[in-house]
Amino acid sequence: MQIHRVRGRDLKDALERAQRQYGADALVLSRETMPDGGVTVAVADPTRALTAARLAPQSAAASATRERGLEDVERVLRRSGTSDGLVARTLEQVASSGARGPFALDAAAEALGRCVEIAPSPRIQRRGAGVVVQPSVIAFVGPTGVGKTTTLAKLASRLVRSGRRVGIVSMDTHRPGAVEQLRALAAAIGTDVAVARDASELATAVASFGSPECVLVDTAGVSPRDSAALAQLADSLTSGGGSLETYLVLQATSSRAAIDAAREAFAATNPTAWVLTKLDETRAPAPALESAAAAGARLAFLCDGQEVSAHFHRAEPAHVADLFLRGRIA
Ligand SMILES: Nc1nc2c(ncn2[C@@H]2O[C@H](COP(=O)(O)OP(=O)(O)O)[C@@H](O)[C@H]2O)c(=O)[nH]1
Ligand SMILES: [Mg+2]
Repeated sequence: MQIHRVRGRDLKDALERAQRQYGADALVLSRETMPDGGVTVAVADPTRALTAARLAPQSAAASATRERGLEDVERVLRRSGTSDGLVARTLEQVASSGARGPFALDAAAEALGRCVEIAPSPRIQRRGAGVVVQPSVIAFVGPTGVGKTTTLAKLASRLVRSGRRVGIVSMDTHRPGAVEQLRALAAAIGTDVAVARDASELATAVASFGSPECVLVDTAGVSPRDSAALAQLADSLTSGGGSLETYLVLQATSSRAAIDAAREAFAATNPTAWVLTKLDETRAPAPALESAAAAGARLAFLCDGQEVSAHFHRAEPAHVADLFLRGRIA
């Protein structure tokens, strides 16, 4: 189904224009008040429209009543900060699925869950007796204070609980208290911490653990505007003594512009997946998810609280859909 956007001075004018251009049967998908007071309506191609509210020939005001299910979908998407473009695309998908009433939200969940790619589980090989495998090395990078260290501890805790041998390396060596913070978290989890300042020390630190299956690397937060520090960070992660993956940690409370800027800045570190944190602190996580989708990034984990033993989820389509439609993981 094709979607057309028609602008008018007000709702009545926009609906009348839409009716003149696309016929009295045009399906009204959404309406939006513009900053200048004008109104834009999105209407679907009437030749392929399904059952739903239609533009009434004589009463433009009456035609503003849309199918209840589509209205609900639009309302919840707007609440979670979803962009106009994605709202329109989702309404189009729901309308063409034929889902109505309460089933419209299910159809929207189905479509939205697929709009962000999900990363596969970290590549952690089990170390069998006599089998020598390189440990998986995962470095967490991102701006300052986004939750890198906390997320690392959450993943380490999960892995240790599932019987994996995990080592932790701190490369956040300048900030006072950073190594101590990690040591305290690691002690609670039951893992060791080694310290490294550059790529060669990282390789030595990874080797120092003996035979870990996975090594998690904590890095210093870097401002997306500090290109020298970003280059240095990328450089320090070039050799991890194994297959090194980089997870970009971003907080869902940031604006779309801030997330886009961080995504561009940290591209130098070649992130293989994203982690979104602080989902508990916002009811509008859509901009972060849309930034991931626009970048073709893969989501690995979702964090919605401070507790290391909880508030940590592997990303999955149902969670992504929840975040768009409820603003939180259900
Ligand atoms: N509400 C909330 N707070 C978080 C989350 N993840 C981390 N934090 C908090 O954010 C602050 C900074 O976390 P930290 O891991 O030190 O960030 P880092 O500087 O990126 O390593 C701490 O107070 C954490 O408890 C989360 O998912 N939700
Ligand atoms: Mg930290």
